[in-house]
Amino acid sequence: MKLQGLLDKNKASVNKRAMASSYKAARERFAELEVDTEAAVETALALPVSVHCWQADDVRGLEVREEGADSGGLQATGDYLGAARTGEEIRRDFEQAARLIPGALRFNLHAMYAETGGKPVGRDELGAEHFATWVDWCEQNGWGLDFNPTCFAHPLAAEGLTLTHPKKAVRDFWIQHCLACRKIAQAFGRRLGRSVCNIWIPDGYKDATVDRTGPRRRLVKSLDAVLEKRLPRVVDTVESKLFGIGLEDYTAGSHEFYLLYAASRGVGICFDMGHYHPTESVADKISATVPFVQPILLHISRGVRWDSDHVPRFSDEVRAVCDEAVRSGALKHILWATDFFDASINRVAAWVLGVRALRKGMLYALLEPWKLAAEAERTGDTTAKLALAELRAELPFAAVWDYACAQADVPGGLSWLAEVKRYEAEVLAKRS
Ligand code: RNT
Ligand code: ZN
Repeated sequence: MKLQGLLDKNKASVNKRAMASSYKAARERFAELEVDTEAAVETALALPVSVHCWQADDVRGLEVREEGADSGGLQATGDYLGAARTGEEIRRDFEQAARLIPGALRFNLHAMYAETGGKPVGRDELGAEHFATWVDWCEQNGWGLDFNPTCFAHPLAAEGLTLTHPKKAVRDFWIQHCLACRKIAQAFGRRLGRSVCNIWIPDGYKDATVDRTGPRRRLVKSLDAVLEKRLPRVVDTVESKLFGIGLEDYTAGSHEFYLLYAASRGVGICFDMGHYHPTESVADKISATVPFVQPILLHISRGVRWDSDHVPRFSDEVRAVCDEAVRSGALKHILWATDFFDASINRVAAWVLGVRALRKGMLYALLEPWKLAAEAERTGDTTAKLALAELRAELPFAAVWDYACAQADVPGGLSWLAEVKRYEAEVLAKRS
């Protein structure tokens, strides 16, 4: 069968009766292992995922931008048709993606997505009024709204240094920007509940770094100036990185730096899955961190060689993070967010694939008969523990996933792809 034929057929006939009977059988199978599929589906769909806006336009932003702005160690590669060019296009694209993603959503903006009516506004002068359309839109859709200072793609970040810059005037500019962003997040929080304000900076050096200490000392001071005053309704987090493109030798905001900063200052930490050594497990960081630092913001992403931002898949890493979130009992301390950008595929599909993969991971974790495995571990039955781990691959996960999609009123199987292709032909292909 040709792909197009499959898509047409799939779209026409999501076989409801077959799905209901597979789900019934699956529910019984899981119940034998003391897993309640109804509760798992309900919880998996209720965990909000804060979806990043920057997949829509390859991290370009909406500013009237001066020349000479640095990319901040980020690089989107590919030239697939249909990148969004305006706030309105980003909103339409995300509405389309959201129709195909099961479960609760939030939206996550960067400061460079301010809408200033064509008039340049300094990043240190941004206010909630420049995001009014975004907030109204989120409110209408029932989504929370999170925020990020944009400490890159700007002439004052052109040397790859922002909050750590040796020049006080440059540091002060970025401090003012971050303070402005926290106030904007507070305005979002007042309207929509609460808002996460996550600080990431690219600061580092490409090669032969001599002074590793000075930038970190300055970063402590700058962050203290930014975070000195707690703002009600704002959840502050800081995000580390191993290295950025063009900044391979040294990153001031390393993992140790931010983890200890967060612990000593009582702010939250962000773990981005693409920001560690390839064999380092983000899943393992959850239980090690939660006694000391809360909340943990997770940027779900997929590192592939030098790129930290491939579209997440239902991979071992995503499953491990979700398993840990559930088994550790730390779900209430975890904030779920996505962070990836691929310009080589349909960008709406990128969102749908990445967020659905995470949602699958959540459901898969909630369906694990982990209490039986934990009992085996406690009693020293290492053989049974391994057997139970292996059993997961034999359980009818797909039937429960299809059921969850139906509960959330979004297409299961591949039929979301038919929707994305229709949107591509009708909307995206017409953008130049
Ligand atoms: C960069 C960080 C950061 C960015 C966004 C655009 O490596 O992950 O979260 O991706 O702020
Ligand atoms: Zn990130």
